[in-house]
Parts: sequence; C-alpha cells; structure tokens
Amino acid sequence: MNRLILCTCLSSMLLGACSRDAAPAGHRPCDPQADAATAALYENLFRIPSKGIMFGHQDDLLYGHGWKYEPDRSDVKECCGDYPAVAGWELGGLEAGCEQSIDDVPFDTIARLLCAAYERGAVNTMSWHPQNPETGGTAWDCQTTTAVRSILPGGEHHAQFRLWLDRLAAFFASLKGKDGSSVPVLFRPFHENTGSGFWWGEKQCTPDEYKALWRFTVSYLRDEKGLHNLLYIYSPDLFRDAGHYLERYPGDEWVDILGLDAYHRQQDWDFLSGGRRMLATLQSLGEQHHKPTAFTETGLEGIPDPHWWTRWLLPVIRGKGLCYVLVWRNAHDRADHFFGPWVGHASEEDFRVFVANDQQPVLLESQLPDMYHIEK
Ligand code: BMA
Repeated sequence: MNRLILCTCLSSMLLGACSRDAAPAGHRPCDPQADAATAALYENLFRIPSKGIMFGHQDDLLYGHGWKYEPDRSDVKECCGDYPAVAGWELGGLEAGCEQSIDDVPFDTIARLLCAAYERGAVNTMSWHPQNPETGGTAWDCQTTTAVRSILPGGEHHAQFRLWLDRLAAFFASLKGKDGSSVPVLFRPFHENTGSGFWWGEKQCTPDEYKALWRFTVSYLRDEKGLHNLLYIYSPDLFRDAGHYLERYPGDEWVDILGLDAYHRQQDWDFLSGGRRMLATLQSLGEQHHKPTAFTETGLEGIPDPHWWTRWLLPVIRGKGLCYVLVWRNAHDRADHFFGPWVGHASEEDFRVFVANDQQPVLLESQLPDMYHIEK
C-alpha cells in the first residue's frame, strides 16, 4: 500500500483513523501523547508478526560492501530486489555536535535517507553509541564505573548530558514527512546493558543507575523536549534468564518494545540453542508485559557459512513472534566487517532462499502493510 498517497490525499480522514483511540487497550506507546503515525506504527508492530517478520539492515541505504553514498543503492535490494523493511541508522557523534557520525556519515544524509525510507513505507530505527561523558573517549571506553552516575541529575556531567539530548531532540524533531508530519523512529538507547562493552554496561553502573538514566532520557525527550514521534526499545545483550533480562528494566511505562542484541560468535556460545532459548524467553516476556518484541541486532561477521541464513538465522527466529530482525552493517571500508548479504558473496543465494522461505515469512519493504495507519 502506498502510504504517501493515502496520507496526502486522505490526511484528515486518516488522522482520525490513526487516532490513539483506534488502538486496542494495552497497545499504547509509553508516550501518552504519541502522535497519530507513531501510535499507529506501535499498533502495527503488534500486528505484523501474524504476517511475517520484518527484515532489517543497519545503514543499508547509506553504504554497503565496497561502496558508499550511491543514490537508491542497497546491498539487500541488489540481492533480492527489495529494500529492507526496517532501516537501521546510527546517532553516535551527534551528541558531541559532530556533523558526521562515528562511522563518518553526515547526519544530514542520514536524515534525508531516513525520511525517504519513511515515505516509501519502511520502519526506521536508530541506535546510539555516545562518547564516554567522563573521558571523552568512545562508547566502548569502559575504564570508569562512574560515567552513568556523572550524567544523572546532580552529577558532574549532567548539564553536558542535557546538551547531548538537546542535540538528539533537534535531530528527531527535524525528521519530517512530505506532508510536514513527524517521522516516527524506534529509538534504541543504552543497548546491550547485560554486557560490559559500553560505559553504561553491567559492570559499569548499578541497576538503579541504569534505570535512572533510562527514565531521565525518556522523560527529557518526551516531556521536556516535547517529542512525540519516538518509540523506545530496550535491548539487552546475551542474558541468562528472564530475571537477568529484567534486572535493569526501567518499567513498562518507560519502554515500548522488548529487544535483544545477540551476535553469532562461533567460539563463544551456541547461537542455535542459545538464540532459541533467549528469543523464547523474550516471547514470553513480550506476552507478559504486552510489548512487541524484536531481534534488534544480530549477525555473523563476515558470514563464513554460505548457508548462514537458512541454517542458523531462520531456525532461531522461526515462530518467535518477533516483529523484526536486524543484521548489522556492511562496512564500505572494511572488507571483513559485514553482516548482511551482498552480490557476489557466497551466502547471496542462501539469503534469497531465506527471504522466500515458507516456514517463517520474511517481509521486505514493499511487502509491508501501511505501518503508519491502523487498518480497521
Ligand atoms: C559496531 C561496529 C563499528 C561501528 C559501530 C557503530 O558494531 O560496526 O565499526 O562504529 O558499530 O555503528
């Protein structure tokens, strides 16, 4: 369905149809004032698993294996004829006032292509790898255990953190569709909190500090900055059990979507059994907490198995009620740093088999229903 035509021709009708009142009780974003398109997107995230799982790829429209910034180009599209249903983008560097992300992508290019993806009907999600507020190092700088505390209210770097969020807020507010309405974004801050790879990780802050950071961030963007086009994804890393997953969970009123980041690392853990276990737990948690669930980051770097898509990913995600699965980026400047398909790679054909499989429907961009309108 062409969302743009519907929205421009029938905007007032649709705004009524998209109103939050149209959503069944329980399917309300944690922002009570979420705008119509954002509330409709949220409702559709509950509905989409009955149709299939949306396929996502980080930075897909910006660059790919061996190329960058070529209009309309996409590694996924070149392999299977369609863009990913979920477009992933990165905010790291924006907080510091940089014009380019930590992956050297200009933010105005991200904004332009993100809005274009929305106009085509895709779903946009943004990750954020902010610098360490204490050291000025990267998100991966974990040498201190006080970075989170330092940006909470009363902390030494709290004013700086507000400035960071002001910059993010200005970016989110600038994302507009052709009809002038705000573009909804699935925002995924402070991810992989059960790991210790980032300064907000399990060893770097206490559960209470993490929860306070999350709540402050949501409250600041939503209530102080008045952003109503965001849905918030909580996405821990590998976890032992439901208790571990929820240890740092800020509460149902602060989270819209339950996610999981879990990479296939052959030496470290069994992706098949571990992935199935964690996604089954995520499915139960989604049901208990009335939240949609997503496999928010995954992949096997360099895809050494030419049948990775059908041998590993498909059995892990099948039947888990997920609204999407997103594989990480195909770097343009690092030959071995890719997680998605590209033409000429040994797994290209298997990716097409994965996309067309009849066990777990996989949805690409053009197969999506109108995600920004609630169909009666
Ligand atoms: C990581 C790697 C890095 C990148 C970061 C943010 O997983 O891909 O090269 O800078 O994500 O996109």
